[in-house]
Amino acid sequence: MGSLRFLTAGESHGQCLTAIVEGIPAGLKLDIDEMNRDMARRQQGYGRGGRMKIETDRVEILSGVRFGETMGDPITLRVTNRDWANWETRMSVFGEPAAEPVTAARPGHADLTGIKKYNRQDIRDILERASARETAARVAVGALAKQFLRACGMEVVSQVCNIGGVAAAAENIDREVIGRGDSELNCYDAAAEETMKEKIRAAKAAGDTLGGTFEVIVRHAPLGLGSHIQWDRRLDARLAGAMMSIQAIKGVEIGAGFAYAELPGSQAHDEMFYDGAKQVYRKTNRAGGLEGGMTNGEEVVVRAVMKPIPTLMQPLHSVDVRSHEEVLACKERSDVCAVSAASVVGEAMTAFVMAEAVLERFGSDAMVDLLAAMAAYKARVQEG
Ligand code: EPS
Repeated sequence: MGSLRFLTAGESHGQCLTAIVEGIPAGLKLDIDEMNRDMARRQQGYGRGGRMKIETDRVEILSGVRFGETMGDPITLRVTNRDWANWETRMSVFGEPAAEPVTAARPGHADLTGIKKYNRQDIRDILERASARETAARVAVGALAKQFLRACGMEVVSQVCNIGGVAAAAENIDREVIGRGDSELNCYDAAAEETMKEKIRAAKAAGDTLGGTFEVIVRHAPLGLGSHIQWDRRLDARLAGAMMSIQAIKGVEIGAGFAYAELPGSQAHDEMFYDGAKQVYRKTNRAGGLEGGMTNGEEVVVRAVMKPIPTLMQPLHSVDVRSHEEVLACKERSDVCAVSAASVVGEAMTAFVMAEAVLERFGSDAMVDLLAAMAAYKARVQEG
């Protein structure tokens, strides 16, 4: 069991989403407005559907915090679903079904396997929890983890790199601005962002959807988080697992990632140099800040790919699970593209894993002890 853990609960059109987070030390001051800024960032993004006009996600803290400071207790977070008001009868906890069941499974969704595995007749029993609405709870948890990391001197930001084949060009992006600018798609190449929007408009007009890639960056992580000594302590593995747990994510890479396949060893690594003031330093960061399953003091860079959303307004060929007739898949109201939202969720999951690694290394009861242990460790490794 890790020193930090969380569970979420809640259906997409149920009353609310909740999360319980255990392991945040006592004495962390929280800024609820900042947590809510992340909630709003997750909702924005060109290509989101009608649901985002209904919701205005806000985090409520129901336990574990007193006068703005954590006490070391489990923290309960709640995000209310405003749409619940429109679904009360269809999603009622007791009573009888008030609508026809959903029976036309969507290829690419949890629908078909879910109803078979859980022995349900209505696909809604599966899609409500499989829905990426659950990521609102994860972003609330991540916002907490980010505030913890900030107190430890760290920062987690993200950028969208590619939508539907339109790529942001690294040479057009000032990496210092990532996470500080104001971009609808969380993309810092303005020209590429415009083309991405055009592509999303065209996909919408065609009843289609788009995926893409995004990158999460952790700044100022101390070296030595994670460990080479056991498979489940390797931080790159834990980051990849957390990222893959996000709905619709189908691939993760760290640093140069899949580009390593094309590089000889002479161009694949980050050579070391020495300068009295900076100690050992690198001129490149192909490793994405991780070597041997440990942070190496450079920026941590994790990239992920999101598949196009499987709910299409021009539905795919499918089968009705009740009649076994060949039909078109069901059309639930949905997003055309949610890659920018996924980038905010990626920040949250990355922040959670990084916070867990910090707590494992430096202790988890009181912030004051943790920060002292961290300062002593940093002083020692600086001297080395
Ligand atoms: C989703 C379907 C849509 C999205 C939803 C994810 O919801 P609805 O069916 O209510 O229109 O908007 O995303 C969110 C609600 C959210 O908060 O991100 C799905 O099927 O995964």
